[in-house]
Amino acid sequence: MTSKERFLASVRRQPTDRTPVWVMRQAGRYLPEYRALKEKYSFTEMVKSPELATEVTLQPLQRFPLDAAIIFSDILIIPEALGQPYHFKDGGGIAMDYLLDSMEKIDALDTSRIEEKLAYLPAALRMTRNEIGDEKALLGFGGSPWTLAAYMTEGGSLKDLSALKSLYYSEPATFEKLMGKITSAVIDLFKMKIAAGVDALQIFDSAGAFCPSAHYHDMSLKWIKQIIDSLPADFPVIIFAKGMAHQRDALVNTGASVLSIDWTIDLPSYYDTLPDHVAVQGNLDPLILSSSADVVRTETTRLLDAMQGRHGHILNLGHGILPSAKPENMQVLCETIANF
Ligand code: 1CP
Repeated sequence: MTSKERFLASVRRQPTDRTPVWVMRQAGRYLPEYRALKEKYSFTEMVKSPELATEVTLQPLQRFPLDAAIIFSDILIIPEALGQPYHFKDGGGIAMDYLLDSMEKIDALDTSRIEEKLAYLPAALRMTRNEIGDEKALLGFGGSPWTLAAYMTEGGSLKDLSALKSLYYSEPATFEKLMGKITSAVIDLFKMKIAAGVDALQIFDSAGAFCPSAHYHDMSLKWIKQIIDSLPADFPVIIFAKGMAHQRDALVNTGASVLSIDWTIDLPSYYDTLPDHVAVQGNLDPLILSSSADVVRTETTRLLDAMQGRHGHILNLGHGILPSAKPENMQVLCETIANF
């Protein structure tokens, strides 16, 4: 099987010759060759240059036998395309250029010409596809409207989402307007990525766990469902709802093909409760990659053992790779899977 066949079979819960693997934030700070590029270019320069974004996307694949590449980009290109730019802070981390804190600013968000404003992205995807050929899966991604709205109203690292939640509770019409605008931009982005040849899309609902369970649907999942409904039927969509796996039925009802699960969940017993068209991804603790080769071997084998006989498992971390991950441990992870 090629990597792409292995990945797509798992998405469809069909048998594979081995468990496919990829990691989120592959192009993280753990690779010296990424840090070297970042000495020369700013984060947003790399995101906006198809050549640099391609180079960064390929870096992990040149080292490790991963089954999928995730395009180097960021969820915050959507706020930027709507008129609220972001920047990489000197000391690290990300901040929006201004705070979305009034009705006027929400009104001013411009949902037109998203394709034109993000034209660098299909260019990067096509360039990456040319390099990897049809052997590997190529993934696109985007933030959930709720998570994007959180960054837009908090301005940077998330604290308590008080502004966004107040909007939801006290000004529902304004909340709906904001979410409708973001949803429409994400749909444009995803359609563009599909046209540029991605094999699957991952939606990051990284801020989902700020939602009370009773409101998770209205705050976040309903908008994710609108996005999935607008895509070609059966196009593979992976949802990463950090800290919200307990909302299993609601997550399944969005129409997602794969649920990406964080490390707090016992993956095999969770898998066993899913309908038979939904696959899982996950869920190693990212921190094991910062420890020793022995720990990586033990933890990876434990997960593979536990999931044995279950088709439809994509091996991944329970969240993005950490800057402290040791590249040699990533190699051990891939070897453990290949030799299992
Ligand atoms: O392999 C790749 O490079 C994939 C591309 C990728 C993805 C999938 C990046 C590049 N970012 C993301 C998603 C993303 N970006 C999410 C959702 C996933 C998650 O929960 O982590 C979020 C919330 C962001 C926003 C963002 N971008 C943050 C978090 C800000 C905060 O404090 O909450 C940060 C630090 C970034 C920068 C960023 N984006 C990507 C990378 C490799 C980096 C680090 C860059 C660096 O330090 O040099």
